[in-house]
Amino acid sequence: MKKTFLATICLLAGMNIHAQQIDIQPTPQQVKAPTQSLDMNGNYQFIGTQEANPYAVKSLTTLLGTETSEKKGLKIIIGERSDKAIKKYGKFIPKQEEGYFIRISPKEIVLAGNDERGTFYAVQTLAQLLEEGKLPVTEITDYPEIRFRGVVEGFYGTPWSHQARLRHLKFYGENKMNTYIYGPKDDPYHSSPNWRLPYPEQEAKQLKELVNVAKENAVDFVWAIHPGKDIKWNQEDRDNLLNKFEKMYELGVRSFAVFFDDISGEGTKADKQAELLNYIDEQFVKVKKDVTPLIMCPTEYNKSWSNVKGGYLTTLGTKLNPSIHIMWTGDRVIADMYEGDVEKGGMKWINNLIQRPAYIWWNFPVSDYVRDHLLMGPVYGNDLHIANLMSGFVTNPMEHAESSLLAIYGVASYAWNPDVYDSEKAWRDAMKAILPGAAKELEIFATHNSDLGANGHGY
Ligand code: 14T
Repeated sequence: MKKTFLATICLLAGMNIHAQQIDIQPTPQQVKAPTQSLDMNGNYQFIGTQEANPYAVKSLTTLLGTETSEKKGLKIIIGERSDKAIKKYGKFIPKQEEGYFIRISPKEIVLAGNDERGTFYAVQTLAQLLEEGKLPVTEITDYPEIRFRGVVEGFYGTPWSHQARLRHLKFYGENKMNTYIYGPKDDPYHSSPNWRLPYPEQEAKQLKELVNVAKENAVDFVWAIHPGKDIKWNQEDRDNLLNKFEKMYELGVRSFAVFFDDISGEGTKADKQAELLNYIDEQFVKVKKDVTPLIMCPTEYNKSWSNVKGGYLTTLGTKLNPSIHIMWTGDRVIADMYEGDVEKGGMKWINNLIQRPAYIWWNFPVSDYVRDHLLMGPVYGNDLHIANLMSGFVTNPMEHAESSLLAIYGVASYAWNPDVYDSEKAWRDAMKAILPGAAKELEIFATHNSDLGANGHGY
């Protein structure tokens, strides 16, 4: 008798007693175990769409279609903490940047971001929860453990195609990565000889499109410059650099980086580099108001190449404005991150020298030093409990954009919630996400393309 009663209620409410498995990538911080699932019958009323992050709303309507009628159907409430529609859920929303709260119940669906990115990420999670027209009845409280997560296109070799980059930006949004750093070594307008010159029309047009698509996917498009091979430490070159940044700003770029890796001579001087970066920070970043903090890659970007007595890193640490991020590849060019200590190495060693948490440039799965190999194996090796010791974690991929997606998926998973990161699971899930129709075949291929072979970096 009781059972029939419950079943009737569930039927009326469009619920299903069979619970769904919740499997979200990256793994959320907190998920209430679902007891039942909700049939999405296609009748919705949206609340809050006027105020909510428009990209999150767009993503939601792409997923569910537009609302069916004004005052009928399941209520879907969307927005940021301060929005009128969301105010009463404030106490459930995590305080962390990019955090969000989701409630799915027969009464309503709440998609509440702590900020605009949070709302976008709530929708990405909803998209993963929706399976065959059903949603689990649950609550999710979620936020990233590492503030900046993403990719640095920073390898030697053929830069990615425009199409590949568009595909990637969408993938980053879906996997809650918020950063794409544009710095392909073989783009002559990123590095010497042409870093001082504006992009030709066609390239400029494509970069502008990338910036827009990045925005739609909640990704910061960071444009990097690599001027150190021939920079002169004078006012003329300062102006050249600022003029180039100004041109990139006109294309829509709001995030910038300056790389001083792999150079020799005059360009390598720490005090000159710091002076230039602070100048850009004060004359450009702080003046613009809508430009995010600068990122710099030092010349001594790994421990084995640093000469502590020479004072390069110490100079950067003391002179660079505190808001400027400093990149770091670890104890070696190709290395994995660990806590370490102030004397011997690891994260604590570098953070002590640069007086801020390092922004990690992880040189995997980049293959420019083992060009006849593909690196499609699982992402592993980085300590799972050092999120608080870094300001960002970006992966340098292979020049093969599509094959790099496997590792990027793993990095997205690691950087969001490292404490529960499961390398093998992320690897297998990545295959299903990337090639749903041929995940098994991809696994065989990837298994046979995961060994670096002998290499100069001993990785
Ligand atoms: F800046 C960096 F953090 C960095 O890693 N720079 C380069 C990078 O562009 C490249 O993809 C990566 C992997 O090969 O390593 C750095 O480039 C090197 C590293 C070397 F050990 C270039 C020459 C080397 F001898």
